[in-house]
Amino acid sequence: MNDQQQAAPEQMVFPVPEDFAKAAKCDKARYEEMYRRSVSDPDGFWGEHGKRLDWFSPYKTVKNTSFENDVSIKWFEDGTLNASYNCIDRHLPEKANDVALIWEGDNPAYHYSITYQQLYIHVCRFANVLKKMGVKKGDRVTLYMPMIVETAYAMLACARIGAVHSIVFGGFSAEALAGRINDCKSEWAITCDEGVRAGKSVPLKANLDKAAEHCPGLKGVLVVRHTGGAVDWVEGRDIWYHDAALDVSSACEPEVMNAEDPLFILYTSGSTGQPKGVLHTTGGYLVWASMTHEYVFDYRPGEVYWCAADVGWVTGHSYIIYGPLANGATSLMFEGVPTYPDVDRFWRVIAKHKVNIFYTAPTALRALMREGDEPVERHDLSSLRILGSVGEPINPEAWLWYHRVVGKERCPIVDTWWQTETGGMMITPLPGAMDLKPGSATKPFFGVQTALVSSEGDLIEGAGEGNLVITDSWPGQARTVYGDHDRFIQTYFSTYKGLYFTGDGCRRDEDGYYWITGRVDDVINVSGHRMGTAEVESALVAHQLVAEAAVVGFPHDVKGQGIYCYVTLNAGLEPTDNLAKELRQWVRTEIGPIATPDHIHFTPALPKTRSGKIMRRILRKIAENEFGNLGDTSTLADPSVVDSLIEGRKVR
Ligand code: 6R9
Repeated sequence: MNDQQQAAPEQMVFPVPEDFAKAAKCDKARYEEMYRRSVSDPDGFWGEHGKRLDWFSPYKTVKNTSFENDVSIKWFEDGTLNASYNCIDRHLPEKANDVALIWEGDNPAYHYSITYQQLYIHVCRFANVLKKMGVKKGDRVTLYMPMIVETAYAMLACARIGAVHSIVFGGFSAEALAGRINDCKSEWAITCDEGVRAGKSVPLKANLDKAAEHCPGLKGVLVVRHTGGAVDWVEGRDIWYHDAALDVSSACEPEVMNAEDPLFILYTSGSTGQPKGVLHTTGGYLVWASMTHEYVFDYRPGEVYWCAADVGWVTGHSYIIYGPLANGATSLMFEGVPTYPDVDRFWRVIAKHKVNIFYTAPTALRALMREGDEPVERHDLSSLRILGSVGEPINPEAWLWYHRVVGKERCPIVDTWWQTETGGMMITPLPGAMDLKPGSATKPFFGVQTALVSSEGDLIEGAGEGNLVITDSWPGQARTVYGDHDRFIQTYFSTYKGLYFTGDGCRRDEDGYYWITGRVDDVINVSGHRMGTAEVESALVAHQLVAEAAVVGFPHDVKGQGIYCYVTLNAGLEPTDNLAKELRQWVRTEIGPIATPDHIHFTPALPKTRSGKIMRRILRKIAENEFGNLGDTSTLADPSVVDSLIEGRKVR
C-alpha cells in the first residue's frame, strides 16, 4: 500500500483483501459469470433468484417490461406473496429468538432489542389496530414518524394488510406534509406525540394537526406515545395506539398480494416542480432490496448491521427495514444524530453494539472528519467488517479517511450509487469481487445494464464521459409516479427514447469502473471545458484546512461560466484573504489552471436538505446575484443559512 500512498487518490487501487475473496458470497469470477447471465438471460437469472423470497403461489412469468411508448414494468406478475410475511413469519422456525431490531435512542442510556418473535407479535397487533380503524387493502397510509421501532411495526403492518405506506420524513413541515397527504389521497395517518433529536423534541403530532387543516380527506390519525409530551386531541379522528391495541389479537393473517400490488409510495423532489410520489410494488422491490443487501454487504447470519439513514428516505426503507429483515438480519435503528451528545456518537454506538457493517452518507463523514481522528480512536471499532457510503459522490479524501481511520485499512468500502426510483443499489462494489478505487462506485449490480450517452443521445463506448442511462428494466425499479404515469414517462423516459435517464453524469474508465460526477445540472462549462463541480469540491476538501465545499457555475463574460466556491473551514478557523488565495492556487495545482476558482466564499455552513444533500439550486442563484427568486427553501434543514449566504455575497 506504500506505493499507492504516493499516487493521487483517484489513481489508487485497493485490491480485495485476500481473506475476503475466499470467504465472500461472491468473488471476481463469480461476479463476472453471474453478471453475464443476468443480462443475457434475465428470465432465467431472475426466475432463479426470485426464489429467495417465499411465494404463496409461484410466478410463471418473470419479466414483462417495456421502456417504449407507454412504459410498462412488470416482474413476477402472476406470483403472490406478502412482504411482511417475508420479513417476519418465514424466519420464525429458525430465528424466533434472534434479534431483528436493535433500537438505540437519542439518549445514549436508552436501548433495547426486539427478536423476530416479538416483531411478529408487535406487527400483528399493529395490523389488527389498523384493521379496526377501518384501513383496507389498497388504502394509502401516511406515516409521519421518527426513528422508533413503532415506525417499523407500522410499515410492516401496512404491508401485512395490503395497505400502501407513504412515509414523510419527520423533518418536513406541516405544509409539505399536507401536500403529500393530499397528493396520494391518504385517509389515514400515523404519527407520534413527539420525536427526539439531539435532546430536543420535535412536535410531530402538532405539525400533523396543522397539516390536517388542509387535508379534508383525512379520516383517522393513529398516535403512538413516545415522549409523553402534551398533545392536542381531535375527538373522533385521533386514536391512541396503546388504547386501541389493548384488545386486539397478536395474530394477523398476512394478506395475499400480487407481486405487482403497490407496497409503498415515497415522495422525492426533482429539479423542478412538485415532489413526485414514486411508487414501488411488492415482489420485484423485495427481491431487489434483499438481494442487494445480502451481496453488497456480504451479510452473514448473526452479524449486526447498521444503516444510519432515516426511514423517511429510501435508504431507510430498503436498507433498515425491507432488505435486512427479508434476510433475517439484525438491523440497528438509531434515533439520534452523529454529534449528540458528543461528536463520537457514531463510533460509540458501533463499539457498544459491536456493529459489523456500517452504512452512512458522505455528508456525515465529512462533518465527523472535521473533528479529527481522536473521537474515532476513543473507541474499539474492531467489530467492523464492511463500511458503506450512499447519497452523493464521496470525495476521495473522505473515502481515504473512512478507510484509514474508521476501517483501519481492513474494511472494504462499498460506495453504492442508486436512487429512490431504483428501489435499491445499482452501481456498487461487491466487497469480495471488486478492487476499490476511492470515489468510484465501481460496477453495476446483477441485471443493471448501464450505458453512457452524449447530450445528443449517442452511445459512448469504452472509456468516456456522458449521461448515465439504464437500458433495460431491473426488478427493483419504480413502476410509476403515483397518479401521474405521464409524468413518470416524461421525467425518466423522454430525454432518451427507450432508455431510463438517471439525471446523473458519469465517467467510465479503462477498467470499466463508473465514477458518478453528480447531477447533470451540476456540470459546468468553463471556457469550453466541461467540468464536474464535484471535481473542484473534491480538490478543495483535500486541503487540510477545508471541511466542506460546494461549487457552482455562474455567468462569466469571458469564460461562459465561472467557478464559484462556497467553502466551510475546519472548526475554529477564521477565513482570511491569504487563505482564499492559497485555496485558489491549491485548486490550480490539484486540477489545472482551467479549474481556478473565480470566487471563494467562506461560510460557516452550507444549505442542506434534511437528508443532507446540498441544495445547489440555491447556491447557484446566490452566485448569480439572484436573491429574489430562490424558489422553495422549506425543505432546508436550516433556512437561516440562506440569509447569511446572501449577506456574504453582497459584500463581494
Ligand atoms: C439512495 C439515494 C439519488 C441521487 C442520485 C445521485 C446521488 C446517491 C450516490 C450518489 C454518487 C453515490 N447519489 N448515491 N452519487 N455516488 N454513491 O440517495 O436516493 O435520495 O433519490 O438520491 O443521489 O445524484 O441521482 P435519492
